[in-house]
Amino acid sequence: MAGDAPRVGIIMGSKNDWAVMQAAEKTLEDLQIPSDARVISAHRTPERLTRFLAEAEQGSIEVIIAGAGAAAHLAGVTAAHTLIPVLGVPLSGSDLQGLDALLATVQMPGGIPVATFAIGKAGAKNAALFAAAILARSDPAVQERLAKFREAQTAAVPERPY
Ligand code: RP5
Repeated sequence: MAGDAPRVGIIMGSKNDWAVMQAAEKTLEDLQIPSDARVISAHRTPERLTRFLAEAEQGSIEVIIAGAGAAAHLAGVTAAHTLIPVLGVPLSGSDLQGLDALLATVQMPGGIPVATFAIGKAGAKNAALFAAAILARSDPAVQERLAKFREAQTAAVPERPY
């Protein structure tokens, strides 16, 4: 899939977020959805964010997953700059272990929506699955792969715990 035009942008506030946000990339890769991962901080690299969004608007990106920790403004600021759907993943980047990022990401005032997921890896994975579900509405191949993923997940659950 290398070289394919990315359909999902994965952005994160710090290189230190990658260990967790990789779960989003891996999930998309399993569903054969090309993505592009970038380190972009709303606070430290604001111009990089506007540049990325200008490119995304012109290019092939259909959904953006934004992961950030601490005073997590990345998803909200991203959503403010684009009409591309933004999926926010709060990360554990401070002593508050993600609760700060969860509240900052989920408590968007009315008018600029950010779909907010669980803190950490589960959130990154679910954001990727949600991105796939959005793409699947107009892409039967993705729909089929997503359905197969669900089937395999169900089949992997044992009837009994022993
Ligand atoms: C946020 O601050 C980043 O998303 C990261 O989770 C947190 C801490 O960043 P570093 O100081 O580890 O680069 O902007």
